[in-house]
Amino acid sequence: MALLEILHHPDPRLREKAQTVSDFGQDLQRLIDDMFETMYDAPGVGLAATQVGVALQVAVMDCGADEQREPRVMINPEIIETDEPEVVDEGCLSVPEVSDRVRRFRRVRLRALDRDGNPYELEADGLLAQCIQHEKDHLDGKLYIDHLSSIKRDRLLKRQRKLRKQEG
Ligand code: GNR
Ligand code: NI
Repeated sequence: MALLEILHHPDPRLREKAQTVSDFGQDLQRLIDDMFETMYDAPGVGLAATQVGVALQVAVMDCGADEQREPRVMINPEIIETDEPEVVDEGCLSVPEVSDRVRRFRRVRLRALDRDGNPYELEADGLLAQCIQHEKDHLDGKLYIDHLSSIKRDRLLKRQRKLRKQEG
């Protein structure tokens, strides 16, 4: 297993649209293991392949509460049902140090493949639903900051630059 480098905005690779996965062989298995290791190390509750420079529709997530691990993999994901949106606070490992409020659906129904290529569906709410929408966005080349008004986004990125400068 290996830690992968997480790309930061404005790296253009974060804007690529990920390709559909069709090969579930060893390379994919290794990528998924490395993504889990990288996500837990960060630490984060989700990580999309786009964030480690791999343009494939793969994301790993773990929204388990207290120490209890709940690893999940979604490949070629589709969100097939949603309900009302709510406003929630969100951050991203590719936009470190800052967070802001965005609109996300409270519940989603996911259709995806697992790491062996078997299809599954999952009804999610709370943080997991938010994470599914966030990672799906990454696979489409989108970041949560795209959902902010340009004024809010500029302020957020300015605040981020300031924080990063202070850290040195
Ligand atoms: O670790 C993460 N936390 C988080 C919090 C609210 C909504 C989404 C997330 S995902 C983020 C990790 C990440 O950047 N995944 O792409
Ligand atoms: Ni992210």
